[in-house]
Amino acid sequence: PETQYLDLLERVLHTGDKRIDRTGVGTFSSLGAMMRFDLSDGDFPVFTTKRVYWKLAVKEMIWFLTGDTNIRPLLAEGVRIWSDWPLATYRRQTGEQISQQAFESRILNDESFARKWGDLGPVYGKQWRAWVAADGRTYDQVATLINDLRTNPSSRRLIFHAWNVGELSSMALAPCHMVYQFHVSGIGSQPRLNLMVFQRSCDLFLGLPFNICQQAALVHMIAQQVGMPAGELVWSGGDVHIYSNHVEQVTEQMAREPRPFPKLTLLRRAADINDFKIGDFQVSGYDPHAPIAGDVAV
Ligand code: THF
Repeated sequence: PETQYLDLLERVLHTGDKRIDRTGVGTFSSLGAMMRFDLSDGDFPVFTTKRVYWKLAVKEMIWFLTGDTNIRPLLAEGVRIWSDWPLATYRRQTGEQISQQAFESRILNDESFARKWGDLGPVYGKQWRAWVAADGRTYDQVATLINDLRTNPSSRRLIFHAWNVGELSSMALAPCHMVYQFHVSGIGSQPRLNLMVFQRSCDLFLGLPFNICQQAALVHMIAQQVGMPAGELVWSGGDVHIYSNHVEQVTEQMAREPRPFPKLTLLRRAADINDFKIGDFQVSGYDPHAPIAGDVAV
């Protein structure tokens, strides 16, 4: 449950190394963390000690699954969490001090502007759905995964991966949640679909609540597609950190009492993994504490 998260915040805040990171903001950082979330009976780990905008996180997951790497479809869905990176590039390269709002409007209204300035490079969606290998072929890791889950559920190769070494330098940001390994337990009696994620770098205040709920949503989606109930999400982190400008927020959050997680119902059977829409996700019983705002380090 959520106390794992609050305990991790406390540990990193009190024992993490204070250091300056890539963004220049500064973090408290520790190596290594694991959390486990039960997903059975529709349990949906959306943290309650602050309001988590789960729809934004699930929309981001649906966007990853489309294979798209341009922020335009995200903006069309009202998701603004990726705008900072192309905006910084635009400002740096043109010298124009355009506002985030104006930049986003141009991306939405001008297709050729979006093509030139809205793309993040070969990030998650590209690697998941169209990894280009040394043999020149393109690999759809997600389609392969779903096929393997149906035909060979005891496999130890039920993986998709985003750390494409040769393409890292053309990505707006190197993948954070980089390895997804699935596992089917109870084969022959009560099969359940489990997922373990490895995330090499984790912003514990802003990123993690999004990541946990979108990864749980992914398990529920794939579980539906392969006809098994969802089992467990095992999340593991490498460099887990709290940005120095989130310390007040985290301190406030740690003082709050967690409430039960909500339930997720998928309202419709999607034709395939590419067919999910945000309207298919119904969350009930979500009763969070008040939102806590914080700035994202770019
Ligand atoms: N970079 C950093 N520094 N932190 C991250 O969490 C992060 N990501 C993605 C890529 N780089 C990152 C971007 N994901 C928010 C949430 C997720 C993000 C980026 C930003 C955010 O600001 N969330 C607000 C609400 C935002 C809104 O309403 O638009 C929040 O309160 O949760 C981790 O994958």
